[in-house]
Amino acid sequence: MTNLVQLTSDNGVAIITINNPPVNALSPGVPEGISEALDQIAQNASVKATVLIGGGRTFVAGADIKEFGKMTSGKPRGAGLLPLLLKIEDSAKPVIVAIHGTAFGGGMELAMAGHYRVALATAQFGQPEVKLGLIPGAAGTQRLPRLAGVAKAVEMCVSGNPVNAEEALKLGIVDRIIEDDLLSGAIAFALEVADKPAPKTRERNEKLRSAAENALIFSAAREALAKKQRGLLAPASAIDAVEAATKMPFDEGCKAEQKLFIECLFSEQSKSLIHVFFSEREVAKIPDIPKQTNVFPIHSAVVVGAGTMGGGIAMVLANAGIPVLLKEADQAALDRGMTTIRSNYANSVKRGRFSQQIAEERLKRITPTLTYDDFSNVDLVIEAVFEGMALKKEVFRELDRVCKPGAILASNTSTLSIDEIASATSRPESVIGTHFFSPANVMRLLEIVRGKASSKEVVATCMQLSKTLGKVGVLVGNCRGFVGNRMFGPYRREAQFLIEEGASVEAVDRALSDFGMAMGPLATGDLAGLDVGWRIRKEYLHLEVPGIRQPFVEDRLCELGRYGQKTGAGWYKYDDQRRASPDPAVGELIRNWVEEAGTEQRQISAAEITDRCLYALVNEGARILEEGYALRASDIDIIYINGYGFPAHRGGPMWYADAVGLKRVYDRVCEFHRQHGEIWQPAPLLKQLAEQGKTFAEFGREQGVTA
Ligand code: 3H9
Repeated sequence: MTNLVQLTSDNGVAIITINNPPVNALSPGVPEGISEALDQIAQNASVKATVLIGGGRTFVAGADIKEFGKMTSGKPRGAGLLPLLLKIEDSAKPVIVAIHGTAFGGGMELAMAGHYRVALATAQFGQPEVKLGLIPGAAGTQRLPRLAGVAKAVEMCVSGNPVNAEEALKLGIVDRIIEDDLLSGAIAFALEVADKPAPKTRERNEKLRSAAENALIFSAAREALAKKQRGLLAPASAIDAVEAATKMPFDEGCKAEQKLFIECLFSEQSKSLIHVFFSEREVAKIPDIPKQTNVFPIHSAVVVGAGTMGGGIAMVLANAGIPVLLKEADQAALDRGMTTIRSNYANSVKRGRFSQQIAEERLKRITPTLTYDDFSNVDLVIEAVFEGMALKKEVFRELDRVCKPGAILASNTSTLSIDEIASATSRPESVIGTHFFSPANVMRLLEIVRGKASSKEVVATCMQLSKTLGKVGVLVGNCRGFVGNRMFGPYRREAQFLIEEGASVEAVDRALSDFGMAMGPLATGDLAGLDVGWRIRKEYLHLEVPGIRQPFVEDRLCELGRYGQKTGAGWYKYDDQRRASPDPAVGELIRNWVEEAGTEQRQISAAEITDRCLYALVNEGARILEEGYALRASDIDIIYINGYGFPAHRGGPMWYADAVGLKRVYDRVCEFHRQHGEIWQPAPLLKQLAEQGKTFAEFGREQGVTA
């Protein structure tokens, strides 16, 4: 037997233990080991029943995703699982699957092939394949509806979201919850059922319901998909596969599932989503900061500034169990901040996100204050005052005076230099940027900005903190706009140029949302407030190179007080529910302004709109990568997916560019350079990789920063 699987016995019960850390993925060797163990058990007349269990922290988190990346065509390696599952189900003696941690993907499929399932109360069950652009590929779509019913199977396979043990018990996925020791409980259960006929999941058809009932479930699921996840292959295939379970005998259903699984496996969408899965884990690995670097405990925090960002950040800390002081300069602003926080919590309770009691506990962790008096004991300060260097420096000077040595002093700036802010203190090693995204309590991205003096411990602590806060922390360097906003500048600049050259507001936004962006660039501006960029542009006016084309329409809109959603008008007009509709007045204004400026007007295709906006993003990303402000191209992808609504199934802007081919991207950038001048100067790294026929991913591997 392989060393990944062990066979032991206890009181006449055979115990098969899977030991493939960290998550017992079904890597090559694991299915073979289970199969060999079953052969040995079959030959042993004294065995009354079998328990299948995972060693270590979890049952089985699924097929080995790394294996998928190695497959380019042909039969997927995981396909060998299907015969194993039949072998388990056909065992003469009952097989009881004992689950702790997660039974996900292939792990869930393995569990469902057993005759019974017992689990710890903390266990989770799911078919998350869809999040990797896949569907269950080892009969999950065929066995799950037989255990949990068709509607639940559709929901779980389409959303990829897990259910907990209590729900799994109600649904019929689990037969018993074990309160104490899982293995002992599973053995006791095995002895109870040893002499009874063992039910085979694949023969349990009673939950498959009538064709008419099922038709309603499938049509509702397809309708929801068309609204929310248009163009995604995996969720649509998951519905088709569960439908096959209701219309075909089990074996035929499995074949239908296989065909759909393989289509998904070799799709660009799946490759992109698997890239996102590994990139999200890689982002935590900082080459010059070893895993064992000292991390400071964060037991208490202060947020300075109770505006939208400060209030949101205070909530994020409180939600994670960290008591937080919320400091403002005057009572009215503090009251406004606390009122917003209270109403945000009340809304969450109303929407059923958490209970009133949880909301109260969280609220209790936030203490409003007007003074710096209680700052001397806190472990972490996050400054979130108005975005202006003079004010930020003043706050940091004060923090330096009142905070204990070793406290982390973080700034939530989105554009200003962390090094300059740090220069206001006597301890620049403790200063770092923590750039949250609005709304801070919702958005997953946290850019952690490393100043030139930020200590490794401070960086490691903030990376760790991002996990505690439920965020994806990405380490970035200290350049203007850091990574996300620095790239967003050229992206939105192109959107505005396109408007000035003749595209309509709606056409620009539609092209990008058809590509998959959560929102078009102009609607995004309206949401964030056009005045924010306007103010920043004025602050940085002295840095603009004369003679370089700048968009002007958005500034003109701001001059008219059209700041976006908050003023009821921006690129669009808004009703009192903040619902957008096209504004003919904007079209009229733009026509007049461009005529006045003498900008030539022309028809612009959707393809040009996406190329201009996305390649502007990629070109700037390449520059950032080359200058070292992002560690890896995949870090940029994670920033864009989690902070800017870039579609995960496209893998992020840099992955997307690799998929298009850097030569093609570079040629197009050169074309734009010829047409539109210096702002389109190709990034040297893009040029180099295009000429070498390489990708950004290969560049990362050569630099030793990507696996
Ligand atoms: C599937 O099963 C298809 C089937 O239908 C069969 C087809 C035939 N494979 O997330 P963490 C690694 S598709 C390989 O940081 P956590 C991960 O990269 C699969 N590696 O821990 C990381 O490595 P490193 C369906 C995996 O405690 C380490 O384990 N299943 C796999 O925060 C720790 O991971 C899924 O989609 C894997 N399956 O979360 C489940 N899973 O340390 C995917 C993890 O080098 N996994 N790794 O960076 C998860 O959702 C989370 O990992 C889990 C643990 C919740 C299990």
